[in-house]
Amino acid sequence: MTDYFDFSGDGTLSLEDANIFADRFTSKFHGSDEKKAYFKKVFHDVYSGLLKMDKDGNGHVNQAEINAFLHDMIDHKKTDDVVGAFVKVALDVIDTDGDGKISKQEYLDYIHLNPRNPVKNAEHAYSKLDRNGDGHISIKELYDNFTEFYTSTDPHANGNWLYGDF
Ligand SMILES: [Ca+2]
Ligand SMILES: [Ca+2]
Ligand SMILES: [Ca+2]
Repeated sequence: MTDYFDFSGDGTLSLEDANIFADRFTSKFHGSDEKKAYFKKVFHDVYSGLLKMDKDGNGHVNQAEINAFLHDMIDHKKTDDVVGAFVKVALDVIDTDGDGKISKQEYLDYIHLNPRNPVKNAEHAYSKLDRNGDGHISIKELYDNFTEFYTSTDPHANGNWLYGDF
C-alpha cells in the first residue's frame, strides 16, 4: 500500500506525496475548477487521515506504522468504519464521472497518476476487482475488495489486487 501512495519515492507517506498526487490529478482532470478544488481537499483529507498513523511524529508514515494501525483496527473491530471511509474516498477520487461505479478507464486513469508506475498489470488487476465481471466496480465490490485487502490472509483473495501486482 505504501508503494502506490508514495509519490516521491522515499518509501514513506508524507504531505509531500499528497501535494504531488493532487497536482498530477488536477493537471489531467478536465472538469471545472470547483471540482478540482474539491479533489485537492479530498487528497489532503486522505493524507491527513494517513498521517494519523505517524506514531513517532516525524511527518512520515512508514510500513511498520501502517501495520500497527491495521492491527489496531482489526483488534478493536473498527474495520467496517475504516473500510467505509476508504470506499467513500476511493469513489470521490476514482469515479470521475460520478455514476457511483468505477469503469475500467477510470481505474486505469487513476493508476497511471503515479508517474513511478508502481502498479504492474493494471488491466488484470481491474478484472479481479470487478468481482462479478459485469464491466464495472460497484460500491459493494469496492467494499469487499478493501475489506479483503486489509484483513484477508488468503493470498488468492481478489481484494489483494487493489493496488495491482507489485
Ligand atoms: Ca513516522
Ligand atoms: Ca464512473
Ligand atoms: Ca462488477
